[in-house]
Amino acid sequence: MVTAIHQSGLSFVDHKGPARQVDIELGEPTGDLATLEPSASPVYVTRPLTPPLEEIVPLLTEVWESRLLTNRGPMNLRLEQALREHLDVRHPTLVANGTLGLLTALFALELPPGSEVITTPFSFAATSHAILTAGLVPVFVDIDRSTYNLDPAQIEAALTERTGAIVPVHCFGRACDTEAIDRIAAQHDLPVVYDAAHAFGVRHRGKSLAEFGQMSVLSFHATKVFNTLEGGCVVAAHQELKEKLERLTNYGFSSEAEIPCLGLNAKLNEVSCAVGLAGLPWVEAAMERRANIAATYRSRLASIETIRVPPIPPDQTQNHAYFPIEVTDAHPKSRDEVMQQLLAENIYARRYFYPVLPDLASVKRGMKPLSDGAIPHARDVASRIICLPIYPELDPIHIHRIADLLQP
Ligand code: T4K
Repeated sequence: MVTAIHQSGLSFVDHKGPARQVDIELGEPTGDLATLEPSASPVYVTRPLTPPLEEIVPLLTEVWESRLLTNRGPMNLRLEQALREHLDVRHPTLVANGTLGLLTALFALELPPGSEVITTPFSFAATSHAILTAGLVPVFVDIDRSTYNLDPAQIEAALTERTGAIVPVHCFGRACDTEAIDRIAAQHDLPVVYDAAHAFGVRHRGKSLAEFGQMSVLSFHATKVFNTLEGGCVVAAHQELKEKLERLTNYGFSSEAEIPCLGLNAKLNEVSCAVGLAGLPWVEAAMERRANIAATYRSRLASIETIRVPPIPPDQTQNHAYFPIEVTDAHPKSRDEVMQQLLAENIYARRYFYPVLPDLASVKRGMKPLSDGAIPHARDVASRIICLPIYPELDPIHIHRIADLLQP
């Protein structure tokens, strides 16, 4: 748990152990690599950013004293304003989680039921589930092999008269080819809803990555770079759309007795907003730590030719929410054998994202069927991908140990 930010760096405390200072440049491993035993406690793919309890309590006290617990109360408005400034976005609306954020955004489009939505096969289930829950039909097209994001040429080839929207994902916080996607969308008068669940704090082409498209949806789940326990945010392109989103998160009410279009209950409660307000000042330093961890992984893995580390995309900043690697055919172990090898050492890396979405039974029954041999890049990446542990207080010794285990 993060306990304090000092000028020299972050200080972390083990839940069991005493506080210890970790230099922001990345501290020394805490043990001797040569004699290292498998970790006694599990090393997870991520751990939540948990600000000091004493910074949350005053905010919770305010919530308790006001007895305003939800329905866009004062904490909600404060967090929204804080995010406007922190993320440099104009029209954010807080939501109960990223999945409901996507659903609310799709409701806002008011597409005819059964409209096709062009989207990526390489993402978390929530992306497709939101499309299906909105009564729309996911149309999967392949990804770009190096960015893991929708390939714009494939989007163009999949357009039909039933296409109602495009839902790309900035996978692992890596920006989509927004220029090409925006051009296609404008040519065909189609809305774009970016799933920016992984993209907190990322800047792209001189602005926040959450400012692209008609709407961008962020997740503030516990596993994300910034969290409100559960939560999320829909960033709208203009104020009128934001006001519509606010209504849609509140059942669709436009006044006490009027609901012009179908809404949800997707409001973020005041306790979550208080946690978010306490966490926000810690995010920059936490992202810096993540950057140092990513750099250490990169330098340790650079010499392992059988493991591919995807290149850092140009034209954007990084939040290092995830550290993906690919196990190539030249590696002596398969991807799943590598996963087992890590697991045997108590390292819980994850196969984000496997299987590809069209292979999920939940998605298969409502999607536009795929032709044979479609989405080869997505399938190839999904069969090789491993996301390695990355979170601010990850002990560098685990990075070195993982790199050693990945040696052929
Ligand atoms: N779009 C995309 C592209 C997404 O990736 C997601 C969510 C969404 C939309 C939807 O956003 P939300 O509706 O979730 O706001 C996790 C997250 O639950 C999910 O938010 C995330 N993407 C997805 C990629 O990962 P799991 O099932 O892998 O999480 P879980 O519980 O196994 O957690 C991973 C590790 O994190 C654990 O092994 C330990 C650690 N952990 C987790 C939690 C919840 C903690 O240390 N503390 C915790 O409280 O899905």
